[in-house]
Amino acid sequence: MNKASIKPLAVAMLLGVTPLTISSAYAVVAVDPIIIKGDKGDSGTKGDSGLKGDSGFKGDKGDSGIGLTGPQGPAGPAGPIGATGPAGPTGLTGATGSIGPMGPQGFTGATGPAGTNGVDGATGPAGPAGSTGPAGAKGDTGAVGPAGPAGSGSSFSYSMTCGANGTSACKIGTKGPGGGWIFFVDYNDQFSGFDYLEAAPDNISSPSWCNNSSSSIYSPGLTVSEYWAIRGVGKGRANTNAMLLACSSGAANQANSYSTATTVAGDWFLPSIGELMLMHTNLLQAGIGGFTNEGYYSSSEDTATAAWYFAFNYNVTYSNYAKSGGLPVRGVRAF
Ligand SMILES: [Ca+2]
Repeated sequence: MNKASIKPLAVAMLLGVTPLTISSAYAVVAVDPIIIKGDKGDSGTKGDSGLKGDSGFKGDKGDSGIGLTGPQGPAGPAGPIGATGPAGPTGLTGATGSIGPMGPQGFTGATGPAGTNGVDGATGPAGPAGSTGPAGAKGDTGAVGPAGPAGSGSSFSYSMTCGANGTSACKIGTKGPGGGWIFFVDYNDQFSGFDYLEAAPDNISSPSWCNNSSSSIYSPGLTVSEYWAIRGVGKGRANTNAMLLACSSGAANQANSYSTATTVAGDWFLPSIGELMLMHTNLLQAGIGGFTNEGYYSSSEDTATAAWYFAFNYNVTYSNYAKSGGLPVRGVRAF
């Protein structure tokens, strides 16, 4: 209750006026009153207790006290990262990985050894005709003459020498008219220049195949067929003639100068390797011929420095006996 609303009420009470409503009191106040002073009245009864007084002054500041422990504060911010710890122990061996990619190609290896020789090539074309050769060998023995008149005697001598006096035909292994042994008969007449080959009855010694032991007689080089041509049967005479043109001494010269009681120098020649093989087969292996147990020169040249020969002691031919060496020679005669 503020003072403005209290004042009119108190005034009315002091005046002994029956308070009306507050609004009517304000209406009484607003009228200019007429005060009539009466006798003093009796003492009034004790009034009600007064209103509560204003608040007092603020007291002095108290002593400092120690408060109770407050509640736990919130969690602080995260601290800085700590130092790196020590390395851990080695882990277990892992599983085998997959196969890696193929590596680069390796370096080229060293050159391998030389291969074996290839097969001989085909025979080449025939060469041009050669120059005219040396004079040929002495011709065959003439035909047997007619039989003479019958003798008056009672008996006649029978010669075992073939071709002599027409008394018998020559066969392999028989004595020939030159004093040696027949070792080839041209039964099929394959050779126009002769029908028989006869080996000389004994050996001839020769210091070399040819005094020129470093040059090829058949130059510049022989084809395969030409090689066989100078090795075959029937080639000894031509080979010897070629050697005589190139050699002033040697096996061909020795054979060419050989003679017997019934033959002269020039009748005999140095056999080809093919003829020497027949001589070995048909005479030595039959146990005849008087050959020595060693090699014999042939007239078949192999290289500039070597010639073919037949090793009678080993029953085989060889191509590489040095021309400068010394081997026996057995002459041959064709007729
Ligand atoms: Ca013939």
